[in-house]
Amino acid sequence: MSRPGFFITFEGSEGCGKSTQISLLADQFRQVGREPLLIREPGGTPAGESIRHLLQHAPEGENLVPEAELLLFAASRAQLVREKILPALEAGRIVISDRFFDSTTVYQGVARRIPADDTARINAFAVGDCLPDVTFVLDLDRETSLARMRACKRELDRIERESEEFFAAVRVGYLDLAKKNPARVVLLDASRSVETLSTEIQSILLQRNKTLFS
Ligand code: Z5A
Repeated sequence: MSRPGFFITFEGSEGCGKSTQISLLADQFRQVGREPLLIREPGGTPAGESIRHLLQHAPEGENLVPEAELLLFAASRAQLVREKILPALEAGRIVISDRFFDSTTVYQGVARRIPADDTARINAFAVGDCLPDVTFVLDLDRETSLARMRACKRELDRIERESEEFFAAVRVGYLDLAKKNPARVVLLDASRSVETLSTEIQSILLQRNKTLFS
């Protein structure tokens, strides 16, 4: 589907460096006079931020079953797509999202073991034809990821308190996602320096769309 804007998503395990790279990329766009729309999932709309609170921090979210969890992520996304992402893309803007439907495929599908067909069907219902033009998966080993999160010293949320087995499945899920979607998904070794990664991301984007930084 052709539309005037460009949609970029970042994925990966917690602490892999998505927010850092998104902030640098946004600055690179601003330098050429383009103000990107920055969003995060879950959240990004008033309804979505309430859902985020329920999913991550509220005591009422502690005993969510995997199916309810999946539907809440999808509800937040459905609202975000229609309220924010599509209008921005239609207006020709660049949209950069910290996580999108691939997180559901990996966290709820692979790590929580919800059947892939169900996850795919609900993802498709939530986003319609609003698919990312490119997705960067920042791949990082668990030890480095934990070290980075410890350095941030913030309280862990409900999902971050999951088992080591869960996070091993998340990493495998992302590697598999990249293998299955080579045209859209770019796998990057996130153990490298912030600057190296940022330069590589900009250069990949330029290769895909020469007009993005002009
Ligand atoms: N989730 C889900 O299950 N299903 C879904 O459909 C969706 C989400 C959409 C959202 O978490 C949770 O929801 C997430 C998946 C689940 N849970 N888990 N676990 P979130 O939004 O609260 O946070 P996050 O996305 O997991 O990660 P984060 O904490 O925002 O981290 P990050 O953005 O990837 O990393 P960062 O903040 O850029 O960097 C972390 C630290 O590392 C920071 O101190 C940086 O300065 C440092 N850093 C960054 N890059 C580097 C490099 N290259 N070298 C060294 N140090 C670095």
